[in-house]
Order: sequence, then structure tokens, then C-alpha cells
Amino acid sequence: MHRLALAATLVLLTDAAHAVPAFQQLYRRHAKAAVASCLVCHQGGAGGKLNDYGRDFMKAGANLKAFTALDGTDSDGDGAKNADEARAGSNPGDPASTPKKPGAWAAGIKPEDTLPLDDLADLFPQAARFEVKEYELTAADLAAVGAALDGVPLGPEDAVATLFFPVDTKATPPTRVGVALFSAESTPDGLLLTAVGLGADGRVVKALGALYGPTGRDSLKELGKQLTGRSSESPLRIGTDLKPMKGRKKLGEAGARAFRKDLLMIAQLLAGGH
Ligand SMILES: [Ca+2]
Repeated sequence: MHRLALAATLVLLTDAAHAVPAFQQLYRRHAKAAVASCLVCHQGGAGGKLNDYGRDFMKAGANLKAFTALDGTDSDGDGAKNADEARAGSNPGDPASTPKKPGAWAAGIKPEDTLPLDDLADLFPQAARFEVKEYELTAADLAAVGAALDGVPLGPEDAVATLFFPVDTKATPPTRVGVALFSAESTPDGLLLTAVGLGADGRVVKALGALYGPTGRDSLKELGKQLTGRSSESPLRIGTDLKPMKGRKKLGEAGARAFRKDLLMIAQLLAGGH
């Protein structure tokens, strides 16, 4: 089975490791990186312990601005600034890789090594394999999703997304039977990570999420369970169609918004033009 052939793990729900495919896309785009890989932030690959650059990225807010904020820093202490490392194709989180001697640090990392396999298996236990597609959202996409979400266009932070499609390999020809999106949102309370999986009918089969704050991880399980069967048409309003999270009003509201954003984004990306 494809899943077992790969060693990579990215565990959104079971521990604090939480890279998101979109971070890698943002790094490539906004840090103008010649080479992007999970190894920029993680030791050993997707889901591994954060390296110096990964830790700095988290401390700087784990968002688009963080890449710029870290440009002039030498995170791994090898004498080269992060921006120079990114452009030269060396690793800002590995002192053994420098602009003069980048080394083969990213060699052998295949695109599939960056799949969040554990979480994908959680969303779609039956899927034998996944197809992956990276998207860049246009200004029109960002405006459309933002308008439906809270009336304000989304920012450049949301301009990249990766969709994962579970494939039924027993069907002839093999057929996509759903879609999943993972996203990260930087909030004042920490990094809010969500993942939604939809079936072929566009309805949620499972939704996962957690807030990673300074004091630890706060699960969105209570809310995620209520997402099953919902679609991008569902308003997902706490108090009307979703029950509030006990003692976690603010988190519940932030989570509901994040889940709704995920659903709207998937709908937008699948609707056309992409
Ligand atoms: Ca380096």
C-alpha cells in the first residue's frame, strides 16, 4: 500500500508537529526560495522536530509576514542570512548548508514525502492513494471567498492552497472520491490548524482541528464532529447551526470560521478557472 511505502508523517492531531503544505508553498513564493522542502523547517522531513529556522518561523507568528521578518536573521548561525540562503537554494535551518555550499540537503525528498499521510488516512481510511494539486488563488478567488466568509477579501496569506484527492483505485478508471484541504491561520492565541475532508457529494466526511498556543494544544474535536454532513452552503454559525464549545466560546468561533473558510476555498478552487 502506498501509505506504508512512505516514511513521512505529519501529525496534526496527535502531537505538536504541524507543518502545513501551504507553508512550503508560501516559502517558495514569498521567500523567493530556489529550493523548498519540509526540511527547511523540520529535521528529518515532514512532521519532524522543528529546526532553528522552523522555531524562528513559529516565534515570528508562522505567517506570511514571518518570512520577511526573518529575512535578515541567520537562524542556523552559519554566517548567512535566511534570505540569502533561500535565494541561493541552501537551507536556512541547517548550518551544514550555506549559499557557498548548499549541499544536497533537499535531494531525495519526493513531493509525496510532504503528504500529511496520517491525517489523510484519518480523513479517508479507505483511500489507497492520493492525488495532490497545488493552487494559486487569484485576486478574484480571494475576493469571492472573503465575500462569502465575512465580507472582506482574503489576503495574500491565503493565496496558496493544496488540495488532496483520495482515489478509488478499484474503480475503472481510478476515480477521485473526495477532496481534502489543510490550512493554518495565525491568530492572537496561536496557530489554528484545520483540515476538512469532503466526499464526492461535497459533504464533510470528517473535520479535524486544533489551536497550538503558547500553553499547548487545544482540540477542535467537539466542533469538528458537528461538521460531518455539512457543505460549503452551510453557514456554520455558532448558536444557530453549530453548538458552542463548552467553556471555549472564542475558540469555537474561530474554529467555525476556519472550517467555513476551508469549505468555501475548496468550492472556489473546484468551481472553475483552475
Ligand atoms: Ca544554512
